[in-house]
Order: sequence, then C-alpha cells, then structure tokens
Amino acid sequence: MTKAIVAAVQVQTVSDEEFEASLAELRQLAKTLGFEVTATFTQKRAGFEKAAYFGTGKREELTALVAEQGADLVLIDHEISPSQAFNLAKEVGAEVMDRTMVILEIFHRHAASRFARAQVEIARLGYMAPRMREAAKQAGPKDRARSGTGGRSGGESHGELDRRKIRDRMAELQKELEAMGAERRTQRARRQERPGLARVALVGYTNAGKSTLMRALTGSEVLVANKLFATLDTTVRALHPEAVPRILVSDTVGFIKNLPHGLVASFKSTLDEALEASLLAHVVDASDPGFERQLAVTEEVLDEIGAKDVPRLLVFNKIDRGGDEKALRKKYKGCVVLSAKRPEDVARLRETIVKFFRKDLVEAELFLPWSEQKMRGEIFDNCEVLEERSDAEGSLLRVRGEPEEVKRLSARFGKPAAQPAAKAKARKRS
Ligand SMILES: Nc1nc2c(ncn2[C@@H]2O[C@H](COP(=O)(O)OP(=O)(O)O)[C@@H](O)[C@H]2O)c(=O)[nH]1
Ligand SMILES: [Mg+2]
Repeated sequence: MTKAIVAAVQVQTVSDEEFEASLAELRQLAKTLGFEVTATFTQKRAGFEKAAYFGTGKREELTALVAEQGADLVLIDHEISPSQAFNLAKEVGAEVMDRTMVILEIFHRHAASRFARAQVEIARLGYMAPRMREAAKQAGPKDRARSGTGGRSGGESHGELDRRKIRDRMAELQKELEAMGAERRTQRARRQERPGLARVALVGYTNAGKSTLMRALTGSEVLVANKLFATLDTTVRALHPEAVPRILVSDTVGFIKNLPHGLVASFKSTLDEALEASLLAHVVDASDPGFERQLAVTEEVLDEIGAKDVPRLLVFNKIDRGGDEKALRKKYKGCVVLSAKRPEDVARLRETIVKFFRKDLVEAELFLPWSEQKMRGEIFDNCEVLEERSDAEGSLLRVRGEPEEVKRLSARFGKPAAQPAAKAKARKRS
C-alpha cells in the first residue's frame, strides 16, 4: 500500500476548525485513492512564500519524517506551484501530490461517460502543462541539446513540443465536448423515459459515509457482473440480500468542501452517473456542524446537472456521533436518520429503498406451457413469483415485477393484463 503523509501550512486567516476540516477531507480523499495516511504534518506561517511552501527548518523535519515513516508520497493540502512541488519532492525524497492532483485522480477514476472523461482530461492537461514546463526548465540545456533530432522544426525543444501537443489535444477535446452537448441531452431524455431500472445512487459530501453505507447495504465484495455496468464495476453492486426487483447501488464521486474552482466542471461531469439512478440517496453527515449548507449545495448541484426530477431520499448518517434525530425528522419529512455502523439501522434503510422500488410494481398471471419451460429461468430472474400452479398443459405463475418487464412477459405468456400491485390481493413475501 502506498504510504502518504498529509502536510499543510496554516496561514493566519484560516481558523483551526477550517484547517482541521480540510485536512480531514484530504485524508479521506487519500483513502479513496487507496493510500495509507501514516502522519499529518503542519506548520503555522504568516503567509505563503513563493519559493518554498514550508520554511527551512520545517522542510528538514519533513524530510526526517518521510524517512522515518518510509513514506512514498507527501500530499499537500493546497494547490502549490510547479516549482514548489518540484523542489519539495527533491528535498524530502518522496513524490509530492497537491490537493488538486489528488482530486483530479479521483475524478479520473470516476469518469465513466465519454463526456466526463473528456472533461476530466482537459482539466488534467491544463494542470499538467505548467508542470511539464517546470520539469523541462529543471532539465535545462540537455532538453535543448536533444532537440536537434527527430525532424522537429528548428530550435523547438522537447518541452515546447510536448506543450504544443498538450494544447492541440486540449483543443481537440474541447471540440469533442461541444459536439457531445446535443447528443448528451437526448441521451438524458431517453434515460429519464426509461422506466424503473432499479438503481439507487449514493450522493453527498466526501466523508459523509457513502462508501461505508454502500458496503453495509451490499455485503462488501459482491461485484455486479452485469456488462452494462462493467465500466463502473468497483462502484456498482447489488443490494444484499437481493431484493426483487434486483436493486443496484452505486457509490458516486463525493462532493468536496474545498474544491478548486478550476475543477467544478469536471466534478459535475463526473457526478453525471447519478443521472442513471431512479433514486438518489443523499447521504449527509449529521454530526458535521456545517451539514445544512452541504445539504443545500448538494441539492443545488444535483438540480444543475439535470437530476431535478430524480426522486430523493435524505439519509442522515453518523447519528451515533452527534446530531438531533428528533429535530431532523421534524424538519426533513421522510428522511432516514441512522448510523452506518449499526446493522439494524442499515437494515431499515434497505427496507426503505426496497419499498421505493416496490411501489411501482405490477402483478400479472403468466401461463408457461410445458414446451416452454426453458423460459422459467428468465421469469424467475426478472420477477417475483408469488404463486405457481401446474396442470397438464403447463404452469400458471402469478408474478410481480417492473411494469415494462411484466408487460413484455405478458405479451408472450399472456394471461390477464397487468394490474397495480396495490389493488391486487398481494400476498406478503417473507
Ligand atoms: N461514527 C461513525 N462513523 C462513520 C459512520 N459512517 C461512516 N463513518 C466513518 O466516516 C469516515 C468516512 O466514511 P466513508 O464511507 O469513507 O465516506 P465517503 O467519503 O462518503 O465514502 C470513515 O472513517 C467511516 O468509518 C457512522 O455512521 N458513524
Ligand atoms: Mg467514499
């Protein structure tokens, strides 16, 4: 596992609370990338200095700490300049990643759609360009000496060539994004028309407990083999124990309190996957004093990306750590208040989710002749079979399932037309 030290300068204008919250968020982001954070290293300074992020004595301390911890990485809780990063890495003897780079890496992993990938790549290239310039500068005359070969136009260095390539690639991606705009709108409309593919997305701030709830709801390691979701396979899993219809849970990219301005567009494009869901479970850390503002920002952004009409379920998490359960229930009607650490609470959330997807189900009777018994599997996979009777001709199945699915099956094995589950004498499933 990659070992990382989280490090930051606290300037006078930043309060202790703000500073701590930002560090905690960066530690969480590091965890999301699979790093093990072994230490946190801080310095109070009057302001930022251009040449070096930390003071001289502090840099020596950090160098010693890197050696002591055997750290591979130092994560800086600011966006630092290319030369600051370069110098610091050289001095402490570990790779340096700043906050922006950490976030870009997370977005990169979450970018599932073509649009999101292009958007994130533009941001990455924009971030890389000045850093490559710095690397070229540090490489010095050698860079220029190599430039005579390879049929490049006179006097153009490797660095210059790479930068021109970056610019061209960025322009190309920008054009692609524009072209995708229209296509995306129609896709979105189509998605919203597509009825009830049972999918719930967990949305909310980093550190709210989305991944913890995801694991608790799905039973950790069961990956969804369905090809449709192959690109998202680490973040999409089936609800466990399985429900009918089968419900998929996805863990979306987290909101970030301290999001660099230049990354807003990438963030929104990456959050796009939330639009695939028929239910958004908005997870809020009820023990965070700033939760109300976070809640408002999340709702706002969800509206902006076109998720306005996707039903929401507000989930207040970490109630074991703080928060006023009664007040929350009163103010946010229909919310779920829980602790992801309590299995009985998670079971309650699961029930709420299952109920949401059940409410639109319809029932029908299907007749499956003996000659068609090979279709049994398909029926049992896609519907809940409430009752089954057999006679000389075949079997009569009373099923409950998604309207589309039931309609499709009824067209083929038609018996009476589908009717709403609520009106049917539904037999309760254990
Ligand atoms: N006390 C407490 N801690 C929680 C709860 N849910 C999550 N956590 C912790 O909060 C941190 C962030 O959780 P995580 O699921 O990674 O958040 P994410 O960024 O939204 O995916 C982890 O250290 C979790 O163990 C909870 O209900 N109670
Ligand atoms: Mg997470």
